[in-house]
Formats: sequence, C-alpha cells, structure tokens
Amino acid sequence: MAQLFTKDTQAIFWNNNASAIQRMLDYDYTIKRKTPSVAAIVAPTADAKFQKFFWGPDEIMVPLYKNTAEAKAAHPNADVLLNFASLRTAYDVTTEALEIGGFRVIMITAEGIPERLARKMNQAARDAGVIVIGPATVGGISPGAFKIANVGGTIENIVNSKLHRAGSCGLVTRSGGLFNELSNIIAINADGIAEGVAIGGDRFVGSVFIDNLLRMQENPEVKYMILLGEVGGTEEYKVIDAVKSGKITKPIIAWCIGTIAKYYSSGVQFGHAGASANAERETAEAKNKAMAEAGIYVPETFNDLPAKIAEVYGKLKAEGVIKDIAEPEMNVVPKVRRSKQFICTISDDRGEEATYAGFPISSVALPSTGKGIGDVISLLWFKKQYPKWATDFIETVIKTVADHGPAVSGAHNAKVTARAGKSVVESLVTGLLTIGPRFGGAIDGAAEYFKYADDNNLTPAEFLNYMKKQGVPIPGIGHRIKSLKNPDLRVKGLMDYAAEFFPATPLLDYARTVEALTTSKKENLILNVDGTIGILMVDMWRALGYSEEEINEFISSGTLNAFFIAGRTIGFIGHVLDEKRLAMPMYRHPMDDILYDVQVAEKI
Ligand code: Q5B
Repeated sequence: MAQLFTKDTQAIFWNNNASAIQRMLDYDYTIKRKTPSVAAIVAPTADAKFQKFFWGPDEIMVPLYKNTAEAKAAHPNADVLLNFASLRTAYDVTTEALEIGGFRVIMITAEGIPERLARKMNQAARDAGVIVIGPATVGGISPGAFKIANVGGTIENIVNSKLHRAGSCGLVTRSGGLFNELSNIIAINADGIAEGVAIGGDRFVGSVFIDNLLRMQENPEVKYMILLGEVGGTEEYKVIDAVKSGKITKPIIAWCIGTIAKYYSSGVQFGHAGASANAERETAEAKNKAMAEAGIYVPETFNDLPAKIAEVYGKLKAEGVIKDIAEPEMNVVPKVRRSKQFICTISDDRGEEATYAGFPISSVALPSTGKGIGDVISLLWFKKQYPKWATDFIETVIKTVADHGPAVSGAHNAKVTARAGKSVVESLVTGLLTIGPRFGGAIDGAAEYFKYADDNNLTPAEFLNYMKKQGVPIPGIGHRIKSLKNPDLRVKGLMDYAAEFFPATPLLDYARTVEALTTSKKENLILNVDGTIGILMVDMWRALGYSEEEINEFISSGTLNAFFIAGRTIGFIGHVLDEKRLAMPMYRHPMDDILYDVQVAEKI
C-alpha cells in the first residue's frame, strides 16, 4: 500500500487513553470521516463494555475489550494497533499483536523499551511485513484521512498547520515535537503535508527513514519529501544511497539537527536515546554534507529550512508538478458539549416513524408483514431479527406460559389485590412479584445449572450430588401437581416443537437424562415448564451462533425469566379483569384454614 492510511483506516487503541482517543475522534469529525478511526479499545482492567466519546455534538460508544485477540476478532478490519502500553508492557503487546496477525501498522508510544527487546520486536515486525512506527513516538498522520493520537496537537493547531487535508509533502522526522513544528513551517511555506511520520527517538526504532521515504516515493499524493534527521546513527546514509541509485527520484529537502555538538568537548547525547554520535560520520555535520553532495536539498542552517521549503515548493508549483488544492469543507467541533445521561440501543422515536432495532414499527406490527410477537421480542430484547423457527419458538413460549389457572401464586396474589379495590397495574405487579426461584422464575437458574453440568461433562448422578452440596433444589425440576402420571402437556408441546424445528437440542437431551434419574426417586421431579424453557433457549441461542460468553450474560442478566414475566402478564391481567367483571368483594381468608400457634401472653 503506497498510502500509510486512508479515510477508511481503523485502529485498535491499546490502553484507554481517553484524551488521545477523543482527539482522534474530534479530528475524524472535523474532516468528515464516516467511521471513527478508533474501532475498539483494549482496556485489560476495565469492567465496562464500552466508553462514550464525543462525535461532534453527539456521542458514540467505542467498545472495550480485555485483550487484543478479542478486539481483533470483533474488528477484523481494524489493521492499525496503537500501542499505548507502558514501557514494561509495550513489548509484550506488540509481540502478541504480531502473533495474532492482521495488523498492517503498529505504533508504539513507550520510550525506553530495553534495546535488546526493541531490536527483537522490530525484526519480528519486519519479518512479518508489519510497519512499526516508534517506539518513543507521537506517531504519524495522513492528513484528511487518519491521525494517530496526539499528532498535530489541538484541532485549532491542526487546521492552522493544514493537517486537516492532504498537501504535497512527505514528512519524516525522528522527533515528535519537531514534527509538529515542521508541519507548521510547511503549512506557512508550502501547501501542507500528504503524509507524515515521526519515526521515534529511541536508538532502535521499527520503520526507519528509508522505509518511509520509499513508500512516499510510491505515493502519488507526495510530490516532494522532507527529512529531519539528527545527530547519531547512520540511517540518513541509506537515503543517500537510494537517491544515488535512483530508487528515490522525488526531490528531498533534508536537515540533521545537532550541528552544535561539535562545540562540546566530549560526545553529547541530546534529548533522544539515539541522538548521540559514536563516529565522525554519525555527526549532524557529516550527514548534512553527504546529503548535499548526493543532490538532496540541504539548507545552510536550520533557520534557512523554511526558505528552502518555499524554494522547492515554488519550483514544483511552477513546473506544474504541484497543483492548487481546493480547501475542503470541514465540520466544526462544538466548544461546549454535554455528555448524555441515558443510552438507548434498541429503539428510536426521533424520526417520522419509531423503529425497533432499526425496523419501522409498521414493518413488524401490521398483519401483512407476517411478523408476530416473537419478532418484536427478538428485535427489542436481542436487537436482531431472529429466523422464523426461533421467533415462532419465542411466541410459543409466551403463549404457553400465559396462564396456568387461578391457583398459582401469582394469579392468586393478583386476584386478592384486585378484590381489595386496587387498579389493574397495582394488582398485576403483586402477581408479578411472586415470580421467583420457586414459581415461574426458575428459568434462568435451570439454564445456568444445566449448562454448567453439561459444559463440565457431569453425569446426572454427579450433577445431583453437586446440587445437593449447593443446598438448592435443581431449578427446572419438580412440580406441585404435574408428574410422570400427570404429565405437563405444555412441556411436551415445547419439546415437540424443538424436535421438529431446532437444528439440535444437546442441552435438552442432557436434561432428559437428569430427569430420568430425578423421576426415578420421586415421580413429580419432572423437567418442568421453567426448566424446559431455560434449557431450550440455550439450545436456541447456540444454534443462532451466540458465544458461550454471550449466553452466560443473557442468563446472568435475568433474560430467561423475562419470558415467563412477559407471558404470565397476559394471564394475570386476565385474572384481574375477571375479578373486576365479577365485582368480587374484598377477600378474607377463612380462619379455619389457618393454623394459629400464638403464645398466650403471661398476665402482667
Ligand atoms: N425436590 C416446584 O416442590 C417445587 C426438587 C427436589 C431436587 C428439585 C420444587 C422446586 C425447583 C424450582 C422450580 C418452577 C417447589 C416450577 C412453575 C410454574 C407453574 C406453577 C404451577 C405455572 C415443587 C419434596 C421433595 C424434597 C425435595 C425434593 C423437590 N424439588 N429435589 N431438585 N428441584 N423446584 N420451580 O412438590 O427427600 O422429601 O425432603 O423448588 O423449578 O413454577 O403450575 O403450579 O405455570 O404457574 O412442593 O407451572 O420442585 O416438593 O419442595 O416439598 O419437596 O422433593 O428436596 O425431598 P414440591 P417439595 P425430600 S414450575
């Protein structure tokens, strides 16, 4: 790829460096990128699943992952890793990313990675064909397309330095600070830069000057290059060789800083670890001289660099190599932004017609659509349009659990409340509040424990033993009135449906072996309606391609009991309306049905 980054490039940001990420997103918004340049963040210690960032006046959610492998698997198109790990972790993060593969560019910000490790890491990247920017760098930029973290500084500075759109210069520096300085100088004296990289200040960096200049030679947007080297090292000589051999034909302007070093009596190391001359040819003076002799444009002093840039730029413009650039329209990042208190990812009522997970209500509600309540639940609870066999199963569950007569805990409560003169909603909630581990709310528990037993290959006997140790009845097993002799036909209906329409029912198959054992002990210890629903939902989700982690999350968040709650709400309302219709008086429980066992108080 001749261009380092395009407007579609996306990165995975290792370490939740929120201010640097926000700067990238502000840049994206300013240059009107369609997608955020940061696709995901690796935050190993974060519990949250996403972090909110501003996108212009709005906010977006950037997903957080515990490790690079997960982030990369979820965002395969993100081929840039911005490694903002500390110097202790940066090597491991890079090495792991190279093993995972799929990264085209890795930028490493940490300074001072042990040189032995840095060399090993850089070589591994080179062998894998991965461009490493850094270590010890602020990164790089393809103006108008993609900017790494803090390069260019604030949005105001970026626009002033013409870093919001591509110019004609390819810029390579060692120093990040001087990169920003030079961007500004180029903006004043020419038309800005097409691509720029600060290769980093450590002695051993990944991509060196020549790697970047050879790529820029191939990039048609780059019309000339500027190289800002420094005292120490011999990398500039590779550039000289490329110019001499004709590999680089575009004009280069170059300067090595550190010419002052000769005024010191002994070898001086400047700011960067690599900025120290170990031999005469590593001095800034020697390198500047050699570059000038090779035909590179080298100013007399650093102070003359702006004039040299203006001269070369003017020449290329006069020759027609560089054309005028039309200034693009930009978005303006608001000065004052307010973070939103609530997030909604399931429905949207802002347009003409409200939507369920993006589907206009009419597209699921009207009879002509052929959609039912299973579709509505799949959209609003799971944000997906499930296939028909799954939405029909959901609907079958809702219809199956809608009511089970007036005697069950919830219906009884709702009826008593209605007879106390309370409203539909008040009566309904008293019924709903009885749903729990014993009544109707054993679905999550059944899914959790049966899944655990099956995942761990427990035999039915081992499972029963395990549950005994836990000290809880097996959720989903047992019924007050249903038994082997009086089978629950609802359970049979659900199982028949699964046998006909599910691709496979491995968890149900396992649960039935457990049921065979429990019913051999006591005939009412059947797999009950709660258990069957919980277990079949797991089979359904597995068949729909959900990961085990996603399924576990559904279970732990109480999703499964919600099917009973949704269905039984219909029945409870029916019982409440029945009471109202019959104008039943207030209920009082017969005293002869209560065992009174109250101590008689001693006389005072
Ligand atoms: N034993 C449901 O109990 C019930 C055992 C067990 C191992 C078990 C009980 C239970 C788990 C929770 C569950 C959903 C309380 C049920 C529903 C919706 C409904 C309701 C409707 C509708 C029934 C007697 C002996 C004891 C126990 C042992 C009992 N269950 N052992 N695992 N799961 N189940 N709930 O019959 O040696 O004699 O001391 O908690 O799945 O709510 O229609 O009514 O649609 O509305 O009263 O269908 O099974 O039995 O508790 O007196 O126990 O059996 O340890 O052993 P029972 P208990 P032992 S569906």
